[in-house]
Amino acid sequence: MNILQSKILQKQDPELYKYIQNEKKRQMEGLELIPSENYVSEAVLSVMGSILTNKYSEGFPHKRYYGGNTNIDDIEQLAIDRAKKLFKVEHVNVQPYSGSPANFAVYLALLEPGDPISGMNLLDGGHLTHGWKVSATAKFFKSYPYHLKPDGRVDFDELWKIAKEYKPKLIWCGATAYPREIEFEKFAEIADSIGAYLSADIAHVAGLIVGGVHKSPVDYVHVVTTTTHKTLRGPRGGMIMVTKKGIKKDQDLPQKIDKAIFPGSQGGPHNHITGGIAVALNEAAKPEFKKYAAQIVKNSKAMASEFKKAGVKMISDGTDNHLILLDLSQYGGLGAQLEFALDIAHMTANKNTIPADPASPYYPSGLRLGTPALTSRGMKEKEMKQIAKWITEIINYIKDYKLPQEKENRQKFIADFKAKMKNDKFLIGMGEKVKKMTRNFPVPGIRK
Ligand code: DSN
Repeated sequence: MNILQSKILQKQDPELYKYIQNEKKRQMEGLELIPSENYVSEAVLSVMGSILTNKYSEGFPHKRYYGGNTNIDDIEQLAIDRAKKLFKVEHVNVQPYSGSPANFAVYLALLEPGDPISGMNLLDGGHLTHGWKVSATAKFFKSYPYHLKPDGRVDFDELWKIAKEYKPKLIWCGATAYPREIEFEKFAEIADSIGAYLSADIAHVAGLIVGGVHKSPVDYVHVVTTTTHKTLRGPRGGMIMVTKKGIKKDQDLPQKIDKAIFPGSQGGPHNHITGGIAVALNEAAKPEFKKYAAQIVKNSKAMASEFKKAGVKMISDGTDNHLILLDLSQYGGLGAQLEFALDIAHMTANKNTIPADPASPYYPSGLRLGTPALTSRGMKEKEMKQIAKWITEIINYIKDYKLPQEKENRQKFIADFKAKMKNDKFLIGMGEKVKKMTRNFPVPGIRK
């Protein structure tokens, strides 16, 4: 919100203004450790809050169902051209409202209802839309999920077996809580052996890929999907890309993808977001972004090494990317309690399942941490080590609050835990230390 807008809003709608101010304070005073979150630049913010939101533009550049789209055509084409250049792909659709609609459109473009598919199991770090049982992607398609091995790496032997036995027509690679680099070439070998489509969901690591820190999937897969708001640091949106390999397999793939977005599953594009995506892609093409991407990984490795030193377990025993998945199973499902305790100490993270979680998705045994947002604030290894120390102290402080074995007692247990921790002096004191640290690191896009 720029200064002028904020004054107008304060006068017109003080109630909403107050809530935004509260959120601004939270973002400034807290440590944002959720790996899928980030801070957009003021330039991106300004386009998202612009008049571009006023226009209907169903269709695609120069093929619209509404008049008055000359300028929107220019904006959407700019976003497309920048994405094609940055990711080195043949075709891009910048209209998906976010990652899940992007992934649904891929199903719609490539498959018939009931076709077999395979993606990483949700509890192992996969995404809901990669075929998890409660998602439409498993209700309308036959899902054969693959898992991780005990060492926290993808079980390619299992995926080979699934490929031979069930012949999935679409295989997903990419994840939402996987701390290691995705081995696109191994997935390609399997998908190619059965003539399956291979789609890489790079939502989490898109920024690391364009920043040159992780290898790109484009030589290995047919389709790439991503959100634009995670490591890529753009507005909340999505993109679908078709690679040269994808067009070689099916020359109509670009049209099939576009049709699956509109009219297949979405209506008018969100033009203010398309504009913001164009700005973010321009930012991501700059040399500073390469440094940013490299620092994200340096930061998460620094954090992981501190956890290792302290004996805090991590899935796969470390990280190659922007995230760390703490394995708290030895404490009997501590994820929800730790998430809440961290909140009191002004650190935001999210409880997460771990592979073969002995607890449950709602009260899981893991905690997911990430460094993209903190790195955007300019924090480096020194701060990451301090943060890991603080988190370790909190784990030790609450570790005896074990989740009850009996499911019916869990809700009350968590409610009692929260009531107690809300006013806990140790956690509140830790929060003051956190606040002090954050004062030296302004949040991009927020002016005091
Ligand atoms: N649930 C998002 C994440 O936080 O990773 C992905 O959709």
